[in-house]
Parts: sequence; C-alpha cells; structure tokens
Amino acid sequence: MANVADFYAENGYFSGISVLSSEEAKTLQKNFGQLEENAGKEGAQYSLHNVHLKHPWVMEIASHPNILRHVCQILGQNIILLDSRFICKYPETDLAQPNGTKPFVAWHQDVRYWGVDGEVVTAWLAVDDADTENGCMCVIPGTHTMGILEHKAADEKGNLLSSNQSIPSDLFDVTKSTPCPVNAGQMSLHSGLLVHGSDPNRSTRRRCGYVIRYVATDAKPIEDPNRPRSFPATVVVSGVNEHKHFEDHSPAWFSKKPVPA
Ligand SMILES: O=C(O)CCC(=O)C(=O)O
Repeated sequence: MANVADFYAENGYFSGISVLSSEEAKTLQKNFGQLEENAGKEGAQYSLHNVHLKHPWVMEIASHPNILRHVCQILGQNIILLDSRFICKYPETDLAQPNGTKPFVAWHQDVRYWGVDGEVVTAWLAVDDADTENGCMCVIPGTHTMGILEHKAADEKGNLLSSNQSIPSDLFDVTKSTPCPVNAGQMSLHSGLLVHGSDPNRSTRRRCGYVIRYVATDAKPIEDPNRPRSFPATVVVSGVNEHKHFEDHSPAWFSKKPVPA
C-alpha cells in the first residue's frame, strides 16, 4: 500500500484501507441494524450523531486500533475523537422521501462550519459496500490546498448537510471528481479542507457509512461570538491530552487501547 501520510499530504485523502475483519464487519452491520430498527430509517439516515457516547460497540469502532494507526500517521500519536455520525442513503423503495427528492451530499469542505483551528481528519468507514451506484463518496483531489472556499445554499433539494451548504462548481474543477468505492469494513480518510460530496443512491441497496472525525490534541476550537460552537462528544482516543483545548468526555466504561505503530 502507498504511504498513507504522503499520499494524503499531496491529495487530501486516501481510500480503500481495510480496517475490519469480515467477522467484525458483519458484527458492525448487525449492531447497526439494531440501531436502525430503534431509530427508524428516517432517524438512521442522518440523525445518529455522537452515539459513540451511548453505545460501547460504537466507541469500540471509533477507537479501533486499525483506524487510529492510520490517523496517527497523519496527526501524530495524541488524538481526540471530535464527532461521529452514521450517514445512510436508502433506496427509494426502502424510504420514500418528501416530494420524491433523492438525498445526496453537496460538494463541501467539512471545516467550513466546524470552528476548529487545526487539521481535521475524517474516517469514512463503510458499514455497507459503497460504490458509484449506491452513492459512495467522491472527492476532488488536491483541493485541500485551496483554503476555505465560498459555500452557498444548494439549489437542488435533498442535500443531507445540516446547513444545506454547497460549493458552487465554478470554484473548483468538477471534472476531477474521483469516486472512493469501499467495501464493508474498509475506510477512506479525508482532510477537512478537501472538497467532497456524494450522489444519490440509484441502487436497490442501502449505503451506510460511519463518519468519524479526529483532531490532534494541539487543535483548538475557534472562538466566534457569532457562531458559538460546543464539542460535547470529544474523547481522547490515543496518547495524552496535553493541551486540554478540548474536554475529555470519555464515558466511565471506555478505556483506550494501545495503538500499534
Ligand atoms: O456520506 C457521505 O456521502 C458524505 C460524507 C461526508 O460529507 C463527510 O464524511 O464529511
């Protein structure tokens, strides 16, 4: 495998990293199935947010040594889990959408609304196989070097992002769009500055990913009186929180595992 840190530094992402054994991937699907049953498909689509604080099996995934050892190559050994969310795109037959809209994720940069000073690395872990047919993530390689681009409200209905943000396509080269297909149990990593998004699910299969954001412990929340941000779900998952810019909200039942080099 190419060196993750070097490829990431140049392109702003790295895809197709195998993380879970097939047994672990099956257990993840089974556990997620239970969450989905409790939340309903509408709730499971975008509202299962920071449930790593609630369910030990989710925290186990978010602090999995096979994820963290790759994230540590980019951010160093002292790592905070900032936030996590399951994102599902269901086939139309499984979840009818208002006015027949088709959920998609508009082109955006994560850090536009994050309020974090420092690199944010996102792991997109496939719960289900994700490919171009069911709307896997697509990235525009190299855009992490462009700074924060202007975001506007998306014109098209169905954008899953909370603020309906979207980067107008004349601000970057959309022809460079690169799909990141991943099988269940594999992940991609991307920079918070990378332009990325995903198309609607045009298949008959669910597309579910677990999106986990990490920062190094020297990252800081940006103080913005116009947009106060809180980070209620931060957990130190590797090393020590020597800067204490973020609180450690580790549940009592969580204990960090050593991260292999
Ligand atoms: O799940 C998707 O399709 C998009 C995910 C995304 O935008 C992100 O991980 O930041």
